[in-house]
Amino acid sequence: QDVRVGIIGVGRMGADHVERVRTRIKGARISVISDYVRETAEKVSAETPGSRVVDTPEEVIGADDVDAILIASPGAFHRDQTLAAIAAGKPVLCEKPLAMNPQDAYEVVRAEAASGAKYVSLGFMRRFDAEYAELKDALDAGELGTPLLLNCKHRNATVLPGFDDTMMVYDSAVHEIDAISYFLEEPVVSVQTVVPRSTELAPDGLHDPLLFLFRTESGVVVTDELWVSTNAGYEVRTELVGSRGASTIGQDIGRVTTQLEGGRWGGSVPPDFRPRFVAAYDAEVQAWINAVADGSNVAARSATAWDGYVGAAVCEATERSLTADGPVEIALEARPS
Ligand code: ISE
Repeated sequence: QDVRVGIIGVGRMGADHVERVRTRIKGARISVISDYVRETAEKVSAETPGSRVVDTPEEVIGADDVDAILIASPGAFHRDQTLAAIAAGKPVLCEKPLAMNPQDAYEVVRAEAASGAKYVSLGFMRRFDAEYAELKDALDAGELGTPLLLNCKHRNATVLPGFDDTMMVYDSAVHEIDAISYFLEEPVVSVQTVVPRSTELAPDGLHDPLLFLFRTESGVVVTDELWVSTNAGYEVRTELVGSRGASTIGQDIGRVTTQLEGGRWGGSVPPDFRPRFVAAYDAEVQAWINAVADGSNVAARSATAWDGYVGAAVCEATERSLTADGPVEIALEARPS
């Protein structure tokens, strides 16, 4: 029998997930939909046979015809909705971030630990990107030696007006912060922000680009260049420099190159993260459904509530580093067993 998924929030990301479950995911169907804007939910439901619309997230979570919850509402609601799913004993895939501050995220970690079961998967889709997996496997197999540096570049074509330095941290850099957990599996102990000259294409109030420097417990340095008003396209590049070799991923997405008029030569970049990471999102959601179906609830590669807490703690320190003089130190709470 199919896993019946209830979804909270069907804006850009949520609608994308509904389409994915309807057309490409095996062993699941969307049964219940809610959105802050009821008409949006109704529009998506009309295109989703077998689904019905309810008014509130609580109704989605409590519904008898919902086995698992997908949260794609705005980040500020994620903590409460995830806690409610744990309380209802239902597995949940929550889009990032888990919470807007480390205290709230830690509360989710503790609630899940107290429940005695695993319920929470966190939507860091890059963990399911094929090149990410290849780099991770090479690192784990020792092919690159001891990790020394992780150099990340994260570029968006544009961001909405109102996107500010804080959002650059919580919305965008949070992905590289999770990449540190995924690749290096050790805590970040400090973060420093370097502010270059800004592009005139940046929205008011945003410093763009920004450079974040993280240091891990063992001394690996992570450089993270965020530039979100390139006016060009979406790019995520990652280079791991190890003692026995360096490896770069995300370089030639699509690998199509074209000769152009005027003697120019080149390729193209996707417009945003949905086409760039479609295969990763598909793999993430399929792995989640498989885990729900076999009762393990959280896929092996998935980010967990703990990863969400670490992300929130590092984001909070990174936000403070925007205005601090030197590196800002990070201390984590104990990980419940
Ligand atoms: C957005 O929320 C995402 O999650 C994208 O992956 C990221 O590249 C973008 O900067 C964020 O705004």
